[in-house]
Amino acid sequence: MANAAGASGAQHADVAVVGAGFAGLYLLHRLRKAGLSAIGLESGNDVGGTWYWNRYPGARCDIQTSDYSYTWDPELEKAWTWSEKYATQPEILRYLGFVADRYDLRRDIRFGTTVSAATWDDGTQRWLLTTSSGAPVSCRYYVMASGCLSAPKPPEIEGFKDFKGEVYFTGRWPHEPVDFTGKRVAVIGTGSSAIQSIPLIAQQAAHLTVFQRTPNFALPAHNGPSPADRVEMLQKDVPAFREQARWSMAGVPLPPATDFSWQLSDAERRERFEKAWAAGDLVVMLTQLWADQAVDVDGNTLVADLLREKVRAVVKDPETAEALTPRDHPFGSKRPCLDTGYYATYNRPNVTLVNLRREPIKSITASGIRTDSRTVDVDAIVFATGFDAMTGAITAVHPISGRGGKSIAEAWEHGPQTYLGLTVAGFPNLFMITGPGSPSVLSNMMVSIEQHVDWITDRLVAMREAGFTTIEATDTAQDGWQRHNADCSMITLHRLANTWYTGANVPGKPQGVMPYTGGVGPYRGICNEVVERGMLGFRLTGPNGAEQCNDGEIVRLQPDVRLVLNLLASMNLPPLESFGAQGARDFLAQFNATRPAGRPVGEVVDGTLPGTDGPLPYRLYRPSTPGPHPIVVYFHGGGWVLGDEQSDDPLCRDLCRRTGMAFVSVGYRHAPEHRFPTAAEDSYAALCWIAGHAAELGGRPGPVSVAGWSAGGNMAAVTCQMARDRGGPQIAGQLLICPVTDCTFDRPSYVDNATGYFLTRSLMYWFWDLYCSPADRTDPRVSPLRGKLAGLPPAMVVTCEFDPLRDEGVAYAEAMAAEGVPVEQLKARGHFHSSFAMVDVVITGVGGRVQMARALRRFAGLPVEETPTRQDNTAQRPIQAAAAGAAD
Ligand code: NA7
Repeated sequence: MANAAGASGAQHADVAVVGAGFAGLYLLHRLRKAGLSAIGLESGNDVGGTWYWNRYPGARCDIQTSDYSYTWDPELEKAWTWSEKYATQPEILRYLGFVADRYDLRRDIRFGTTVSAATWDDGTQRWLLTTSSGAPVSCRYYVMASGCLSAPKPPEIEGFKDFKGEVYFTGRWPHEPVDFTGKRVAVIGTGSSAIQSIPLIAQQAAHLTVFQRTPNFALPAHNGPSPADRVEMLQKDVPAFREQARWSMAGVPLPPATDFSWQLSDAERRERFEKAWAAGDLVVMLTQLWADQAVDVDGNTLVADLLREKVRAVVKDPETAEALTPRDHPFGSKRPCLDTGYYATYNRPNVTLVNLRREPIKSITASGIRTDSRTVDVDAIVFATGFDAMTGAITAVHPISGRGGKSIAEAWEHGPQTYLGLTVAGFPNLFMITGPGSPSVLSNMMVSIEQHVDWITDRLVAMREAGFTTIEATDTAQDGWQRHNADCSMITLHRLANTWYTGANVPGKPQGVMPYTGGVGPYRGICNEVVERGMLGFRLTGPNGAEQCNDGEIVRLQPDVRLVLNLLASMNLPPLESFGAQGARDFLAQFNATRPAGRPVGEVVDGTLPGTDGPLPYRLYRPSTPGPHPIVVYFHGGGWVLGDEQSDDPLCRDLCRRTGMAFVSVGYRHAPEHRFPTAAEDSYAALCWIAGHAAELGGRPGPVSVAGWSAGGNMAAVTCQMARDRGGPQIAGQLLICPVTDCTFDRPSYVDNATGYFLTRSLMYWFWDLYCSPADRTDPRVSPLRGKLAGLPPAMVVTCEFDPLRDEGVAYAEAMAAEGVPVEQLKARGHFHSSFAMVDVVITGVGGRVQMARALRRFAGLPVEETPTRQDNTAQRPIQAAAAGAAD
């Protein structure tokens, strides 16, 4: 309990909490149990937060209530039973009231009180809050539990004040019932609030006119009792269910789909879709169809098309159906809605849809709404126009002034900057629950709220025990977190839509994906890691000069690379080299069998070509476009020991699709059976044969390009030198992806990345030993960096930050450039040696592969700006362009 007013007249507390919704109530409970005094400040006259204000007809949660509940007290879980699959607003409000009573939380809350300013005092190291009623508050820690969708957007339509009829806002609905019987009503907006309320308003009103700017995707909720299978799953093992939710991607215990859309037939995809449709569950439709639905434009279009069919099937008037059909954003990139009878409502004679894309609103008049082509007279207007989301409740409600008097609105002038979505550099002892930069609105809010409340309370307790009284994020940590967020946002499709997730719904608001898109479970792991690594990225201070600052960035890897490496680490595999050559080959074959299959190309043909010592296998990938196509001779990776002409299949398919060029992947012979220089000579022989037989292969005669990854990059570099010195064939260009170029192991990347990134230094030693005796290692046919570099074909050299081979790749690129060879470098930040080969696992590699495809097309003299497939999901929209490709 907070102390009574002190001498200054201020009420003193350890912690002040703004908001008495789900977040604020749980926080007050935890703080009290931890022995910290707390005061809650709530502008509403009771608990409830979002659920206190949003009382519009039809308001319900759209995450199943079995998941939309507190999980921190097993007794509470037993004491409350929800009556429906998706509870109504009144029932959720009753639940929050029940919780407030059960834990006696109201006594710590000042209701009907808004904070008018919050100022950090460096002298006392406390926050001073001025409030609309009661004494000011002096607190050590200030926590914004103020919600993500709690600052309604002001009506930004001209003439609003002239309207003489009734005006309602869904986000500030009156407490007494509103009766629309016999009235002409307008609803502006078609987001969740509108889609929930429109069917009910239409039942009452004499006439309802809906003003729609952007049609949204909506699925039927199929509300009713909680589905039996879900109840059974929960009841069978409540703690396991909850734990699974905490480590899931969206905060709901559903493992992600693993099949890719191109592995399923049309009938199989439709069957999955219809099952999800019948489930009436947003998370199911968003995550359970196929693995690429949320990360790839093509995979997403397949779902979106099926959803669009459903609109046409219900809405009878074709023009209205078309106007209601979303076409300008991928499914899930804008918050989709759950509805009950929404589309059917447009078949009622008393409902009209006005398509604002065709006839924008000009103004509101005394009697109604005027568009470009008509005036609609109404008795009431319902603004369902949404919120200044994520940041509004922090920047727009009251000034928050941190160190040096700087306001948070100034600090966020170009968009929210946070560390972990929990704290802000320059604002000591300020916390946000589900702030921007945390999973928040892209998750089941209950899971995210509880995680934040627990994390903050545990930190405050730990600080008390260690004698610290202030905590503040460092600039380095915060900048790193911004970069990580931008990296994450390249994985999903959220950046491709104009939504409140990106700030696009509020005129003049800076744009960028605000919620963390890397998933709830990974995010939880990162927050835990911050603690395990000694509060990495935070400066802690206390009385008598106590100070601790363990500065740094918590995630430097690309988010998907981090997941892959964590997964590999959890498997605790023995080093690859300990299997022996054959054992390692078997392991790799097994590993490759579990990876996602490559995407379809026009044609795949296996064949053999004559090598120096007998036939060598090859695999030809032809694009689906009419040929002949320019040819790329491709050399696979595997340290001269592992792999074959099929082992880089997904990468060859991907580059074939992106370039519209034919790829011939060569099966050169391997060590230790065939040591140096067999691989180099085989590769050169294959190159000569392919160049000489281009037409037979369906290729365009003339210069070919070469490409290769890892040891294959070595082959590509080496064959370019051999072709120059041995009279051909003519090579148009070389794409070297993480190539081996030199036999020394003393460059910094060999030291920095010796272990932990799959390709280890010791594995490279082993490869070298099997392939090449020390006496031969300086031969340019294995160490091309030691060869003559002038006169080589144009090159693109790709290197990855966390790769032992990074520096020798860079050295080769620089050395070639110094000799006058045109060289393009891609230094891929946050990537590891296998990033670009793991095509549909390391999604953040897309930008890099787009760049590689452009280089190959340039080598072949093809137009570069033309992107052959829609998979280039980085090229859709300039937003977040700074993060594109995650390259330097
Ligand atoms: P939303 O989802 O932000 O929806 C607001 C709607 O209002 C949306 O259709 C907007 O169109 C429309 N809008 C906003 N401003 C205007 C103006 N000036 N003129 C015409 N139309 C406008 O808010 P909700 O309250 O429905 O839902 C918020 C979240 O609560 C929801 O996502 C769930 O998470 C629960 P736009 O799409 O911007 O073109």
